[in-house]
Amino acid sequence: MATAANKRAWLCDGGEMMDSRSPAVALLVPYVVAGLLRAAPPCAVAASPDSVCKTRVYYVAADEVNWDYAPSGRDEAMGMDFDAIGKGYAEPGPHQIGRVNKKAVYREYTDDTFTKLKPRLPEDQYLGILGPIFHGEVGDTFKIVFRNNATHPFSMHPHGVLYEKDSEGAGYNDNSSGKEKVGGCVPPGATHTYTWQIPERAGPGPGDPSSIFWLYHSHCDELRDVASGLFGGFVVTRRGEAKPDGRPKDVDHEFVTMYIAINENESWYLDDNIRDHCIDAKTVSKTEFSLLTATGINTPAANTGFISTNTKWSINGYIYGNMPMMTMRKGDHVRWYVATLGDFNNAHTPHWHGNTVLVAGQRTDVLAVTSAQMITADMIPDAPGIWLYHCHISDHMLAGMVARYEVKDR
Ligand SMILES: [Cu+2]
Repeated sequence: MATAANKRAWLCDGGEMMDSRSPAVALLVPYVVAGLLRAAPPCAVAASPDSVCKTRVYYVAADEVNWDYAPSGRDEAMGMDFDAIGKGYAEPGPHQIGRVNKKAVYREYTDDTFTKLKPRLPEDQYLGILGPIFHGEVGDTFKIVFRNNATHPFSMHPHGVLYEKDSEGAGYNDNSSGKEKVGGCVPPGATHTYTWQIPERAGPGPGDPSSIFWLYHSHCDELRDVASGLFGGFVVTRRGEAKPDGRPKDVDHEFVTMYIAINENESWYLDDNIRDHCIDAKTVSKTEFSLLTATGINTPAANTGFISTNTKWSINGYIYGNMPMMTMRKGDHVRWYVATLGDFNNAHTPHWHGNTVLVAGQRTDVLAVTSAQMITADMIPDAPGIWLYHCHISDHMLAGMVARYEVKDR
């Protein structure tokens, strides 16, 4: 079996370290050969493989925080106070938790002491509850030093990349044992390093643009961990088409948007949130449910009752237009990465007002995305203004799944 180290060396030097005994390596040969032929400059011709194929190190912790789904306390999409339906999601009540919920989120630190948070740039504040967004190029390796600062076991499970069992971030009946198991559920207070390689098959395919998006999330108890807030993602750029920081050269702005109905009923912190925020916590019934909205309409979402008001129909953890404005300029090459994750509530139809996008060469202004799907959409905005960006499933929109973006005139 090839080790992580020699697999990486093999990818970067074009075959000298290839281990023919490994079935995984054998399966990858056609992809890598195709990639080396097509990509420029390939790792194979680099004088120093390490100068081309980078190991990108990140320090990420699962931290418990009080997350505010609507920090302004009003409906920013409509420019008004919350209506009766919005109040159900955003304001505490006898049997309502409201807009602030204790959660666990991934946060980036500057080094392995985990004492200093890496500040998020003002233009990245819209990322909200998402963990840090990594960037890499085909041939690179992500090394994620993960510290669990929370009170439950958590992990980091990536999509798309190549990993050994100890870096999968999920434990199940797979014949692995001992050290291979330790990344599946990292106990509170413990640290684990995940190594995720980026071979050709983790990069853009023939019909993709220069970069694509992959999710990562906790997969110790997948349902409860995701509902608790532990998800993020990373961008992989085609070899030869990345800037030194791993971002695609041909793009002016990238935006990552997760349309995610976060079901607080499934969170590890539900009881904490009932205790801390419900005005009459002692009489809360966790099964209280009603199909009627506060305005008397019968809908599957946007209705009343404890269960319903605890599902937060968010984009990046923001509801009712509270996401900081995503800003671009007319004529920019804008790349949108759109994804969702979570339970049965998570089938969404993100819709851009004002401008259109290309997805795999096809024109649209609405996507269809279901749990753990990841879509890349390119936009060259030609219409300046502030525009809605919302889920087009009507009751999701009513329940707050709305953001805005701004196209500035040049
Ligand atoms: Cu939706």
